[in-house]
Amino acid sequence: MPFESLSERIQMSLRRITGRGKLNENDIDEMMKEVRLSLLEADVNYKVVKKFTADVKEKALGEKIMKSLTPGDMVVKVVHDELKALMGEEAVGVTYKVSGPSVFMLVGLQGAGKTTHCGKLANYLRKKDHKKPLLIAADIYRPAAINQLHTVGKQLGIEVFDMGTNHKVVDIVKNGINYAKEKGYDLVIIDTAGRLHIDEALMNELKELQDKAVEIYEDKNEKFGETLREPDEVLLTIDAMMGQDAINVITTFNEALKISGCILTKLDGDTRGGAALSIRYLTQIPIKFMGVGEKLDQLEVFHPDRMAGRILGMGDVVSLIEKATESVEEEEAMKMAEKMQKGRYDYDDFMKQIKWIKRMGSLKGLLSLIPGLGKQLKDLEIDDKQFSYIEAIIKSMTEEERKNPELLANSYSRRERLAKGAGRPYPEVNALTKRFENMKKQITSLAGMDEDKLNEQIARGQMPGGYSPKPKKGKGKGRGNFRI
Ligand SMILES: Nc1nc2c(ncn2[C@@H]2O[C@H](COP(=O)(O)OP(=O)(O)OP(=O)(O)O)[C@@H](O)[C@H]2O)c(=O)[nH]1
Ligand SMILES: [Mg+2]
Repeated sequence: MPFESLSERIQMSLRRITGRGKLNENDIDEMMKEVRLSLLEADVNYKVVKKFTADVKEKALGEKIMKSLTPGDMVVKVVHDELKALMGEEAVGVTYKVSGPSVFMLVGLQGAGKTTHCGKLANYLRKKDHKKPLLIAADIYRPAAINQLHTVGKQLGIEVFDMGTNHKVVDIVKNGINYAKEKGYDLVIIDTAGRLHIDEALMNELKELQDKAVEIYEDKNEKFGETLREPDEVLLTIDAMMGQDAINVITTFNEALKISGCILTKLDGDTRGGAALSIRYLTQIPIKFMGVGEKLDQLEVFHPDRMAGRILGMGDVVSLIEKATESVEEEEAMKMAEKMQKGRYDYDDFMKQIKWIKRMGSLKGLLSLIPGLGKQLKDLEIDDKQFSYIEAIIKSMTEEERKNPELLANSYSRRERLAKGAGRPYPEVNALTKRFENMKKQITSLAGMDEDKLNEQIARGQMPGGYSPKPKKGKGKGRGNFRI
């Protein structure tokens, strides 16, 4: 999980002040000493750490905070805001040309994730900005690279333009852009070659590409003319696991190419966060996107505020909601809610919900976005495989059984048949049908209850359906559950 180790340590340092009603300079110093160590351990550049700790301390010691009723929580907010500021305050989007195909070029060291992210980005912008993207295979040094891009394109249903390996890269790109114009594509994403180390030959080639890859437009004779123009976005893919070494790579690429932004890749494997926290402040280059997995939909916009929230264990509710609405059609969700309220929840609905959850990504990944849950999840084994077992069982039901769950609840022989059909043990099928009946009861009683009654029950610690959550001790002092 991104930032896991940093997050854990920083939260531990903040716990000593969270919820406290009185703080003095010494408390702040002690806490900041630990925060400083956690950042250094996370491989955040020391200059960044220095600036960060100085800024937090100055703000935290401000009169308004020290004299407030909840100085502890206010200091946590200061830490949050400064983390956000380090990472650039606001998310930075991409720029498109007003007319004609926009040209994006992905550059970076070998294996940083260029090819994968050409696909991820095209897919994301097609969905988000309704773009019609074309991918151009401009890595001519590895024949396998072209095939790799084709595989990515095929998976996403996005066309890939290539001219094999025997043409100059600039010519491939020119022809590709022409092709895009002819076919009405409005976004071109160029996959370029990587090198193990930054070398001059690579830089020169990319520079030439940047100078010439280029806006090509129709002239009066309906033929294509060309003018020199820089690509609209030159995005550097950078492996998050490089930590602060990423800074040198970014600086060198930027000197040669003028990068418009970074895509921080493999953040899913980076528990420390050194690169994410150092890049913006030291290079002034915004991190525009982040890669959070090998799958082609595992790309997210880099939101500094949400990142800061994740680091401090405040979860990332906004991302969670976005994810949910992205993958579930709103209308579908409304229909489902209505059905549930009427107590007509059946196995078909259940199956649909499982599909939604699966579309949103892994359940564990999803739950980690919920505030305060991040840490607890570490030891919790959630087996996404369970879903396939449930699916197998539901698939073995007859249509009549899916629509009338009570048929199963009331018949041993039907459940036994299901177990055989799905290849799952009988107790598992039995438990599933029991749980389903309980769930249905809960949903129905929830739906039938007016809001006041519901609130009253919740306030008394009695959830409908016999479920009673443990009452919270104290107020707002829950671990890692900061209030802002
Ligand atoms: N876990 C994880 N793996 C990733 C991510 N992005 C890319 N990868 C993997 O990293 C490896 C290299 O990715 P590529 O897209 O081939 O990298 P590249 O920069 O095009 O590599 P070259 O063309 O050889 O320079 C592949 O195995 C990808 O699946 C990510 O965000 N998370
Ligand atoms: Mg590649």
